[in-house]
Amino acid sequence: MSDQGTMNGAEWLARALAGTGMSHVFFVESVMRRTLLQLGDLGVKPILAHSEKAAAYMADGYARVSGRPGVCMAQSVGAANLASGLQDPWLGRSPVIALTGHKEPSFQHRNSYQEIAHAPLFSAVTKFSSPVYSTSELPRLLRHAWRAALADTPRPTHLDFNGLQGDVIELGQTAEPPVIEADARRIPVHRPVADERDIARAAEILLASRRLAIVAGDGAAASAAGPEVLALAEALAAPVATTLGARGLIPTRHRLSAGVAGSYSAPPANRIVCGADLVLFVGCDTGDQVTLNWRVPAIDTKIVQIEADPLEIGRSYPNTTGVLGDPKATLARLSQVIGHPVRDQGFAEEAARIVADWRASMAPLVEKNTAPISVERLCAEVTRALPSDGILVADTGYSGIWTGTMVDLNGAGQGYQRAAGSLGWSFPASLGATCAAGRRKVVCFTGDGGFYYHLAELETARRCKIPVAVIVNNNSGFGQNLTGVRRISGNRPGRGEELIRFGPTDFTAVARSFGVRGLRVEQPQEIAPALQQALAADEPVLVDVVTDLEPRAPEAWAPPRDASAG
Ligand SMILES: Cc1ncc(C[n+]2csc(CCOP(=O)(O)OP(=O)(O)O)c2C)c(N)n1
Repeated sequence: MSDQGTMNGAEWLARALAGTGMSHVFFVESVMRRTLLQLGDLGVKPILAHSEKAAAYMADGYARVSGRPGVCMAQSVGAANLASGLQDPWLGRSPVIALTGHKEPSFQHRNSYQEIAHAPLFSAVTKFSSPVYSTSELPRLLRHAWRAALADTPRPTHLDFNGLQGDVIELGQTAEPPVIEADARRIPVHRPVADERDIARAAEILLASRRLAIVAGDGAAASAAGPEVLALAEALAAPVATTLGARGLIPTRHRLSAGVAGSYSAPPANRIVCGADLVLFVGCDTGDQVTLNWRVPAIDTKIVQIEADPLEIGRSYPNTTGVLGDPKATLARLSQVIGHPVRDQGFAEEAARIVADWRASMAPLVEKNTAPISVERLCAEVTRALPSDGILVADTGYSGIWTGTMVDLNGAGQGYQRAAGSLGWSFPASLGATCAAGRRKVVCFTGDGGFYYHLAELETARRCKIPVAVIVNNNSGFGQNLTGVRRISGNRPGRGEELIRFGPTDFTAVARSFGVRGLRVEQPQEIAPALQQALAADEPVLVDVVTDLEPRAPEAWAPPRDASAG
């Protein structure tokens, strides 16, 4: 700081970020070195990643667990890689803030080395993206990027600084206090309660329903509305399905828990939601994944939708009564209005039977005691091993389906984060999640196909002492894709498998070469002790579980075509 009480932009940025209470930022050299060094001095640890995409995923994992912005940084030529890493936080509604450098305006449009236009790269994956041409603009633009990232619906934002490494902030001075926000709040930053008339109308419709199902989504999870969802479900005898992202919002073993609905689901939830005469969506985007392409429930179903983002109300279901407000706060008020009515328990009992029958049908695989290890057994061991406040971070594809259907969560303390679609997301995201998790333990669940993407971050985990437990479901291929390849190959044995099979890899040997402890598991009895060791360690541990490519994950139940207008 100068005698006049001013400071240059690099220092301002470090002080402002540190002032928010963040503990880590994620980057690839060469960018904003002075800011990064100063952040370190101020107690914010810069985590050097091996690719910009991994840095973005780390910031995403950090943001999802902390409920606060995660910051990632890259120099000009890394901007495209960083932007590609914002797709998952965009889809997963996570407040990641990306900071990049770009070459001076005088270098644009004239074949400059390493330079392409950044704005188009970031336009599809950010709510707000702006160049920063001077230090004097920095405080205003950073505050806006911060506010926009956190505002409903939370999503990434981006600032693109003048100079290859963001050098502009080295130059000018600013006298503004290095403060970004008045008070540090988690998502949701505001908790507006819906209008009383809308609540009364919703209560009336809900009370008139005899077969009510609730579908709670990522917005309900972000709002920490689990207890309120459960209270309303109990008052109305309504089974509760969730999106994959909201897995574990209520205890998954609760008698009203129907499981995950949509395309990444086991059969019960879709059957139950399709059997309802009214569906209450809570903080749910009603996208193709949770609705099985708008067939669960059928498109003409009567809907009540509680949402913090007005643009989501009635987006896909025309027969919707909207209630605009924060899910947790609005549900609390709705429950007061509804009170404790006498309700027919028939639909809830029917739903519980559907779930119990399905669980019973899975028991042989859950209990399978011989090699090759069944993934159902692996998931049951994860359920047993995950601490009561542990966080499970799952990759996309089968890793999402396996964990979303076969791992049970206590709905009180445990956390669940999943890739919003990008294969390979979970391992770097789990590192960021661990940085935000404090003493809570983070377990990453990934297939080998997903894990290959960011193997190099094993080195980051060791160097930065990030004590994550990584489970690799190692079936030597893209297991989820086997069915599709077989289908187009006319089910001829072996035909097309070169599209999806890998050679066998011992990931414990890979881990060891990075200095990370690896435990190989080939027999079901070895899973529990390995998970126990991994979870007890205060260093990263990789558990390489050898499974087979053939077994299929649970498949979604779909309503008959003629029963759906979608
Ligand atoms: C970036 C990206 N590329 C491709 C896909 C398509 N995809 C989804 S799941 C999957 C296979 C995943 O294999 P693995 O991680 O080994 O898990 P497994 O299915 O074997 O359990 C693929 C290729 C994707 N979701 N994201």
